[in-house]
Amino acid sequence: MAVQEIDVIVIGAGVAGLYALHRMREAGLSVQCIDAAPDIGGTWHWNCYPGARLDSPSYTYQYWFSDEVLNEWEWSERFPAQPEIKRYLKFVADKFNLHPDITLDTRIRSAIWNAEQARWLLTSESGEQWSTRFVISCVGMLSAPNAPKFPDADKFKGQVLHTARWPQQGIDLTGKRVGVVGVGATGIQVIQTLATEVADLYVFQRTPQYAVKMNNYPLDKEQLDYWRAQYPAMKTDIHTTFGGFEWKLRELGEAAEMTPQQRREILEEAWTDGSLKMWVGVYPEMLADPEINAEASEFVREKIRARIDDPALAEKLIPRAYGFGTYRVPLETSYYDAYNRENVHLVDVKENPIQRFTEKGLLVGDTEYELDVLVFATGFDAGTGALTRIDVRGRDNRSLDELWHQDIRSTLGLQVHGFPNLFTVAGPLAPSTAFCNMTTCLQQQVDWVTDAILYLRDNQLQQMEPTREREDEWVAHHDEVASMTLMMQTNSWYTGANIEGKPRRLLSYIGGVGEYRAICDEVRESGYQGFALG
Ligand code: NA7
Repeated sequence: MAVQEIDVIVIGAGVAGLYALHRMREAGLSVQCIDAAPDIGGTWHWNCYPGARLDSPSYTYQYWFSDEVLNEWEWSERFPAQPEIKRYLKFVADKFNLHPDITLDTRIRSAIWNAEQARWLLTSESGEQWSTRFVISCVGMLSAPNAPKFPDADKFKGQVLHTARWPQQGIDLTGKRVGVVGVGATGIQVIQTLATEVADLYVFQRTPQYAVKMNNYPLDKEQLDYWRAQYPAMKTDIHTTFGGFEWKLRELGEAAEMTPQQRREILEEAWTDGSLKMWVGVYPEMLADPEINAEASEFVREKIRARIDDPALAEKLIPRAYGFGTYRVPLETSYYDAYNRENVHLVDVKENPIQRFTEKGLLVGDTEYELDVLVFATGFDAGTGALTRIDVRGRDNRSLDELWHQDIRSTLGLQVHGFPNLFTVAGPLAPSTAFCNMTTCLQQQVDWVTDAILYLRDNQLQQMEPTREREDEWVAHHDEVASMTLMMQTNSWYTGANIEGKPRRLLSYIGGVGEYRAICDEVRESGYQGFALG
């Protein structure tokens, strides 16, 4: 097969990839967007499990670049379900006629930098090849599924599913005995949905969560008009907040000056909002000061306790080993109510881990749980996993996989020293890895990458790469900010703790979306100081 020559390859046709494709085309560059899936949508394609739902408010989770799209698209709910978000992405792709430049069903196997030509050679699993000046990786920070390898999997006669690889045509679980391993944001959505559908539901829980009650409702015309009227200001304001949502954090120091009663009122108000405001829209000390965090944790524990009929069961569902907000906060509607049902059984696998599969189900301690279907809601190799599954070789044949297995580094989460012209949208050490309303951060990053590529083109430059010194500085700053918070004390995908052997570092920059954007803008304004251009 002939090698195809092109200016830009975008890997991934999700929220970021579609926007990157649009921006590159608008700039007059030749571009192909390549995705392994048979359809566009990225996360919103793959995660079609029962109950999959957005937990950013829809009116903040959107593209801001087109007034036409903002005016025409009508969100049906505050927190819409997965099919609606996929429809939204298709609506945008159709509107801007993106499809002709998207290649689906094509998994990139390797990306090799050719220093003489200053170009990347990309090869797909089926041997197709592209020679490109720039690679914009939009592979997603939560797209490489992680499933535990319990022994004797081949003996199990039932069906095993991962939430991120759910059959697109769906699967009827009515009357079945279903097990779910994992109670993260995904497990919670699956469990609350399946509880009323299946005969018996066994929840294998290792670490309980502080889930916040979601306040979801249909958006009527009046509400949509209200939000539309906010859009012009929101477009810019949203980029200045801590989490990329419409909520603003209070000033650092304020919470310490308040009485516990005043803080409680703030928490109650956020709780009533029924959103992630509880997490990224109250006061910063909640994520940094152990005492203030303990107070907020107790507040949420009380709320959980009140939902569960059996007090002993409630205690098992209430987290104690870590503080509220230091693990991704899930939203729920009927998750805790599910445990008041007779067909839902909580199995604590912390003390007594899952040992192995059997022919009929799972063995936990001495007890065998008979199952027709086992669902892994066990998360992802986040931040790095989707890129390291591609053989990426930069200057001097250095491997990104090897680098990130030793030390997870990047510059602004956007480029990696040693890998010229590779842009890592939603890569590690940026807010977009976790602490951000994703659409906000992905658009900001794609805009930055677009500006960088156009700067090179307009100045007849071929390549760009952060210096080792600039990268060291960014990593040190990232770690310093992380160390001021409580996040590193909790084991979760945020710190890489869910993947054996993964170097420990907070995957996401936690200095705030507004702060991050200002730093990125400064780099651009300085003519990319700290980056070697040539
Ligand atoms: P998460 O948040 O990584 O949750 C994975 C869950 O799976 C969590 O409860 C894990 O327990 C559990 N898990 C993983 N391996 C095991 C084994 N071996 N035994 C028992 N339990 C296990 O993934 P999600 O898909 O829910 O959410 C990922 C993100 O997607 C979410 O944060 C949102 O941003 C969207 P653990 O806590 O490790 O004890």
